[in-house]
Amino acid sequence: MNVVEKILRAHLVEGDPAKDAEIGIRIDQTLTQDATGTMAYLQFEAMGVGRIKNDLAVSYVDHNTVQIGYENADDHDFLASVARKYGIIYSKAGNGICHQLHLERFGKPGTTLLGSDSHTPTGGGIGQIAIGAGGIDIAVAMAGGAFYLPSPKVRAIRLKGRLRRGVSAKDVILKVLERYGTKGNVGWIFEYTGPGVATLDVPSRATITNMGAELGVTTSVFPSDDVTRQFLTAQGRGRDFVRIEPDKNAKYDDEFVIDLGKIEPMAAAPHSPGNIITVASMKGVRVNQIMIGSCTNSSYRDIRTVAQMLKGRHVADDVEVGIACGSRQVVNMLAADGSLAILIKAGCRILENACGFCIGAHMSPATNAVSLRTNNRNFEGRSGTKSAKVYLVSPETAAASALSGTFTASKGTTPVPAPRRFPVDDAMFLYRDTAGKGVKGAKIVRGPNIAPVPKGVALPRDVKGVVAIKVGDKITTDHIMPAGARLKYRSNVPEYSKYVFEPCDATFHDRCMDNKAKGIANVIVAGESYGQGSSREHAALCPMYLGVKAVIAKSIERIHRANLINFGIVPFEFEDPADYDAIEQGDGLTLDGIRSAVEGDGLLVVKGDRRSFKVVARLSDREKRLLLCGGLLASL
Ligand code: MIC
Ligand code: SF4
Repeated sequence: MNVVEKILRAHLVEGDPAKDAEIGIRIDQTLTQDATGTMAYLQFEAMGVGRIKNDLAVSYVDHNTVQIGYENADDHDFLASVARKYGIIYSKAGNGICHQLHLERFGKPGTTLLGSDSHTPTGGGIGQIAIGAGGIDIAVAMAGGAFYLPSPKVRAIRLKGRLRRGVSAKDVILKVLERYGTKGNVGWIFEYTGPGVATLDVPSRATITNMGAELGVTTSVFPSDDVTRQFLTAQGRGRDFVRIEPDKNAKYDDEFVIDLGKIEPMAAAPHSPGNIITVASMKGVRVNQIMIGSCTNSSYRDIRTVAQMLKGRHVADDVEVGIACGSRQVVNMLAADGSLAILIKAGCRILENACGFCIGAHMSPATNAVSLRTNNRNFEGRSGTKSAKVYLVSPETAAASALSGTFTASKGTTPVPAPRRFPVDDAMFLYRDTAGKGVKGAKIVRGPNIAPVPKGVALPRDVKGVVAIKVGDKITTDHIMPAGARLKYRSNVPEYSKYVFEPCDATFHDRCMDNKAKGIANVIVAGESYGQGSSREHAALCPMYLGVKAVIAKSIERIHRANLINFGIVPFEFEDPADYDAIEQGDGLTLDGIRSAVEGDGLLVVKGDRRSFKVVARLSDREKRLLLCGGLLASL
C-alpha cells in the first residue's frame, strides 16, 4: 500500500476505497480559524451535542486580527466561550497562523485532520491526511460524524536529487503547479515519494503540501520518516511519532518524476497560482513591495534564511518589505538568535504573526504596483488592490529582490539546520485542562456581530428561475464572497450577503433579493473550475440566503461543490459545455422536475428563453438526501 491507502484504510467507516464512489472516514483532529470558525461553531451548537466527540479540536484566531470596529473582537469572545464550553482548545490572537501552529504543536503522523480552511493539507508535511472543508463538515466531525470524500486517485510525485542553493520548497510546488495547473485535479491526492524526500526538512514538506491546495487536489502527503521523527522530537513530541512509508511495491494511479537538482527559482505570475514562469524571465523588472510570511512560508527555516541574506545590508530605497512570522515560537527563535534585529536593521516592517497581508486585511500595494509575496494565492484583487500585480515567490527570491529592488534569483545562503530543540511555550493555547471535556453550563458570549445561521428549505418539485449572473472560467471563492475589508461580516450572514459577487458585479445582491421577493429562484451560470480556492462556506451559504437554488457550470471544484450541497444548492454541470455559450444573464430558466432529477440519476432538461439544454448532477445517496431537505442543517 501507499501512504494514502494506509491512513485512509485505518480510518474507513463507510464505502470501499477500491471503488469509484464516495467513502466515509473517521476524523481524529479538527481545526478551525476565526473567519470560518464562528459559522462552524454556530452550526455545532445547532446540532445540540454537549461536547466534542473527536480526539482533539483546536479553534485558532489568525485571520481577523486587525480589529477595526467591534466585530472582530466580538467574534474572538464568542469563539473563546464556545471553546471553553465544548472542550475545544482556543489559540488566542497573536499566537500565530493555524497551519503553522498545528504542525508545530498538534499534528500527528498517521491521523486524519479536517480543517475549515483550504490550506489544512499543511499537515501532510508530517504524514497526516489533512483535508480542508466547509465549516459545517467540521461541525459534523466534532460531533463524531464521518467525513465523506470521493474515493481518491493517488499520484506519486517521485522526487530525486537535491535542491540547489537559492532554490527551495516553494519552487518545487510551483514546478508541480506548472505541470498540473489549478484545474482538473479534483479527486486526486498527491503523495510525495522517492529518494529526494529525505533531503527536505518538515517545514519544506509543509510548504509543498500547503500549496497543493492551489492544484485543487483533495490533499497532499509526505511519508513519516526519520526527518519527521527529528522534527517531532525537537518539538518535545517524540511520543507522537509513528513511521508511515509506502510499501516497496506500492501502487499508484499515476506518477510524475521531479529532479530537484534541475529546478530553478520560479514565480506564479498574476492572477493565478497556476501561471508559472521563471524568476530569470523577469530579471531586472522593478518591484514595489515584498511581503514575506503566510502559512506557506513563515517557518523559522524560512525567515532565518531571509535574515541571513539581509544581514548587514539594507533593503532597496523604493521597496517596502513586510515580514509576518507563522507563530510565536518562530518569533521567539528569531529574537533569541539575533535574526529579528537583523531584519529590523535591514529596514523590514515587522508585522503580527497572523494571516494579515495574505488575505488583504492590510498592507495592500499601491495602484499598479508589483508585489512579490511568499504566500499561496495571487487572485486578482485579493491583496486589496485590483490593479496590483502580485507574483508568488520563494523567501530566497523575495530576499534577493528586496536588496536589489528588482526581480532577482537568489544565489542562496548557508542552509538553516533543523533545530535540535524548539522553545516550546503553549501559554497562548487556552482551555487545555478542559480539552475534550468542556465546562457544562458555561455561558456563550454573543455580541451584536453574531447573527443566527439561516436554515435551508426543502427542494421544491419544480423551479422557475432566472440567470442571476453569468461568469467565466476559474471563478474563485474570493470572487464569490470577497474577504479583505468585508471579512469582518463572516458571523453575520444577512450583512455579508450584500457583498456576494461584489468583485464581478456589485448589483448581484439587490437583483437576487428582488427575484426572491417575487418568488423567482436565482441561478448562477459559470464556466470551468467554478469555486476554486478558499474553503469558505459563505460562498454557498450567502447565495442560499439570496435565494440561489442551482449552479450550472462546466465544472465545479471539490470543496465548493460540497459546500453547495451542504446548503441545498444543486451543483449541476452542463452535459454539453457548448450550451454555456447559448445562455445570457437575465434569461429565464425553467427547471421542471428538479426534485425528481435529484432523487433519480441527476439528469435534467432545462428550458431556457432561447433553447433547452441538458444538465447533470452526479450525486451520492447521501448528497441526494441533503439536497432534498435543503442542506445539512435542515436535515438534522
Ligand atoms: C484563504 O486563504 O483564502 C483563507 C482566507 O484562509 C480561506 C478561508 C476563509 O475564507 O476564511 C481558505 O483558504 O479556506
Ligand atoms: Fe491565512 Fe493566507 Fe494561509 Fe489563508 S492562505 S490561512 S489567509 S495565511
